[in-house]
Amino acid sequence: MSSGAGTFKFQDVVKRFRAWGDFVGAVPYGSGHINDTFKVTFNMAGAPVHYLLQRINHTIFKDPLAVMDNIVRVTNHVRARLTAEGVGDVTRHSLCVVFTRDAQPCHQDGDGNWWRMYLFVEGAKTYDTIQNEKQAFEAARAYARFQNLLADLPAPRLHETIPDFHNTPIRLKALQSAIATDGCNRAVETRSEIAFVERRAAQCGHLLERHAKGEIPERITHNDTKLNNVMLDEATGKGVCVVDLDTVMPGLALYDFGDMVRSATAAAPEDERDLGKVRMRIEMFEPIARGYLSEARFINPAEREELVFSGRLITLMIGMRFLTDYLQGDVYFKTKRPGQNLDRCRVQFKMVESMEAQADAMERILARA
Ligand code: GN1
Ligand code: MG
Repeated sequence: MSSGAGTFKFQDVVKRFRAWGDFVGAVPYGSGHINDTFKVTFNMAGAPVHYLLQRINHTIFKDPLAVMDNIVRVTNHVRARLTAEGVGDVTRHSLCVVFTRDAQPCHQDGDGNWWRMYLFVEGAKTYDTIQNEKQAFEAARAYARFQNLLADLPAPRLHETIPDFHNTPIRLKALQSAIATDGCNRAVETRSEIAFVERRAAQCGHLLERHAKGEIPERITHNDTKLNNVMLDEATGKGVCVVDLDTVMPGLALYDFGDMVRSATAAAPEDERDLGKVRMRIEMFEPIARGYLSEARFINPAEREELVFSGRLITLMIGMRFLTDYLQGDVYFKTKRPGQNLDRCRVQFKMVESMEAQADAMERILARA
């Protein structure tokens, strides 16, 4: 296979890892916007065995070894806690890193690509758009449980794999600077999106201000809790495994809750072109709140006050990030067609409006949850 970062042969990559058996093949997998993901099949003494192989986007994750250091610590800790709780099939409930033959958590090839491998979690699926309330409940519960399991991760502090990842004021500045530069001449066609953000600029610092006052604590958070980053069991529908751990690091639990609301209440895909289909489905908010609060008993009163706001804020921020990328010429998020980042941005802003309009109803649901 060839790519911008050079050509590679799967056979050469996979033989670096402690995967047993004969390599059979690899196919692209999932719908992530950042890394390249493949489902790899091996023939292990006659039995087909799958692994997940990923090429880490090292333009975005500039220190892949720090990313892997976090992931190894986090997954070992989760596995140890689940084992202590008596969970039998722990290798389905926490990602398992497959180390290289020289005992490293990832492999750098001759072209500078960084690779890692996980056991493939069988019998579970992810969803880009939610289908029913049970999925909303199970996804939210799985993320809360993940936060819970990491609450007692021993020191040292995890690496910040992307500095200021969820710093909304800094994301706003990045957007403003992209507007000022306007390197692709796209600011004029995004005038109404830019105005949309300007009207909400004063909200951007709210959670970090409460954090600075000591009201909202730093916790270990996932930071990318979209619906398709949690695997649900194909048979029972229950949350099985939280994946995409590159951004697990110190953060605010509210951004995790907010991103669940953004992705799991969305009535349409993240890049839907028909904005008439885009809205926040309040009927999905109730199970998200219930699923999250049933496990996240650690959250304090200040965090509880901001649950509804957090959904709007992260949706606004992710919309700002798509807009910034569009203005900069689509250099960050993978795109499959021209204008996709602008469509993604518009969907996010439509979601923000829909959440604003339903804020009181969301608060009433929370009061009951
Ligand atoms: C990216 O990798 P993926 O597709 O799960 C992004 C998230 C965004 C998300 C929007 C490292 O996540 O922050 O919320 O797209 N990840 C990174 O869909 O930037
Ligand atoms: Mg992801």
